[in-house]
Amino acid sequence: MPAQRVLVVVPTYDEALTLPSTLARLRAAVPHAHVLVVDDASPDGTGDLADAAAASDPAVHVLHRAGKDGLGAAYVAGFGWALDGGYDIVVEMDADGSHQPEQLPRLLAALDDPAPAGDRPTELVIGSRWVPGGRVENWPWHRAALSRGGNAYVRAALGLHLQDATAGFRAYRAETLRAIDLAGVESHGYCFQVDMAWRVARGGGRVVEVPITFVERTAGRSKMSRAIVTEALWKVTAWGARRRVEQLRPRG
Ligand SMILES: Nc1nc2c(ncn2[C@@H]2O[C@H](COP(=O)(O)OP(=O)(O)O)[C@@H](O)[C@H]2O)c(=O)[nH]1
Ligand SMILES: [Mg+2]
Repeated sequence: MPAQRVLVVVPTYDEALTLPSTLARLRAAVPHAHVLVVDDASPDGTGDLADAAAASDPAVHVLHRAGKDGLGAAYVAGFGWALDGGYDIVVEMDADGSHQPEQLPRLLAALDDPAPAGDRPTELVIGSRWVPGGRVENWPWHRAALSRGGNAYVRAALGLHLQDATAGFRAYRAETLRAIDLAGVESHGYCFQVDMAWRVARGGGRVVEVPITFVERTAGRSKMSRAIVTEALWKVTAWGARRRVEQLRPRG
């Protein structure tokens, strides 16, 4: 089998303090993977740092966008770039050091693990904080409670059997992304991750969680806001209600 071409998409907004070390660790940990930084015109010059990295390393690429437009839109643009470029596997990873590049080989290996007899091959691997062996470093209890509670709500509303559907360290097969109407994905923050996992699962794709250690950032600032949590809550509730109505409708 020819080597699989891997693209790691790293969205950035004001990550000048963390992007250089994330890129260096990634290039060392998974040398065959290419990287695409998707920067939304960060005022702190992150885009210039990304350009400098790209100028000295042909495996690093940069997609500049006009202004801050949310994590979901940045990923949709990055996925389009990956599909146009003919990559086989597309990875999502944060720039802030929370997702450890050294754990990416385990995600990639899980994508190629043989599925149980009769199952389709794995289409999405999620680096999960909430499966046995997964952990979070440097989170206060209320942040962990929000994540666990949010995920319990997602399971109940959508019937999605995942412990960490909001996680943003993941590996997709390109053909899975190609089958999704990416232009129709309008979710922004945590909701984007749930939206994508649910689309893969509804399409019959196998989704696997592997444990990771998530390390909360020690530099820079989180861009997640109350509005982003509220978006996830309302959309998941609306999707769940629609799912129940569809379940009640007689099939004919
Ligand atoms: N391009 C782009 N990246 C974003 C945007 N919002 C967040 N990010 C990036 O998405 C990743 C995760 O965001 P972060 O603020 O760390 O979220 P948290 O880990 O949930 O607190 C980081 O690499 C951010 O720089 C955005 O609007 N545009
Ligand atoms: Mg973060």
